[in-house]
Amino acid sequence: MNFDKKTYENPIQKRVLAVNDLSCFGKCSLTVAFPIISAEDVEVVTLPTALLSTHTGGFEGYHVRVLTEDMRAILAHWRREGIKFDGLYTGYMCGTEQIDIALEIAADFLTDDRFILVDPVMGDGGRLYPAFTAEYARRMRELCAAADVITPNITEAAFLTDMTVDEIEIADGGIDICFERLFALGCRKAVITGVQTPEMRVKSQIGYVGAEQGSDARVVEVYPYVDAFLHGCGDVFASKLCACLTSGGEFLPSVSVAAQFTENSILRAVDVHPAHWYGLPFEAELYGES
Ligand code: PXL
Repeated sequence: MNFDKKTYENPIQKRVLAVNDLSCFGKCSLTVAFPIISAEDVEVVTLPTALLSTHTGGFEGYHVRVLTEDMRAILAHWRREGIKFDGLYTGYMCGTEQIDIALEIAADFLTDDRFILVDPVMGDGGRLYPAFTAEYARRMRELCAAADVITPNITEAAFLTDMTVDEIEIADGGIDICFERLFALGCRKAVITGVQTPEMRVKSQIGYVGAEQGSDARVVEVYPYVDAFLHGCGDVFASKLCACLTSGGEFLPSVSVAAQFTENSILRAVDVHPAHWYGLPFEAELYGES
């Protein structure tokens, strides 16, 4: 065995670069992506977009440091070292410059066997999060164009397609039009999360709808609506989807697996850890414990 030879190749595992914030307390972003993807025997490398004391949902007075310059310095080092990634998974980014950085990674740092999952984190409940601008939402379309898979929630899907949430959920064929427009951006596969059609509302349900470009096949995963203030559900779903796809899963079945994993974590939050509003207790799900 020759440990002297300095090589960064990993012929055994896939290597994914997770570009997301590091919220020290409150489970979301990197603190969710790292364990969930690692548990699938994938090498995870992190590029933090910001350092926060907590995430921004439900906390006040949090500390935040945006790391755009550090990201550039880290990439410059990796470029000199020739470090490459098989996958790129982007989430919460701070400003349009960080979208440029993600596009640069997509162009320069991926192997031929590349895979890109973009979770276009920017809003919920029909609105952009306070830190995000209309310009950011517009530029996010460019990043989605570079992606193989995107995982917008219904609000983000609306911002990406110039539709309203009602036009997607309520209007006849709205979901199909939304998928067409998402695919017109350039990505090949998409999952819209947090969907509530009128029928689902009546039955108090919420779900995930996934589709691939050029196919009428849909995966629809529907669960009972949980009326609780839970954070990080989208991150748990996108991380598990990234884990499944990176380790060779087919798209539509992987959506089902990721949805069920998230649902199990939500139920655990509600039934076992009712104080867990700040993030999902997904840990016990990692190894299939009941
Ligand atoms: O879960 C999305 C997310 C990620 N990162 C930070 C957030 C949020 C949602 O509020 O605040 C810092």
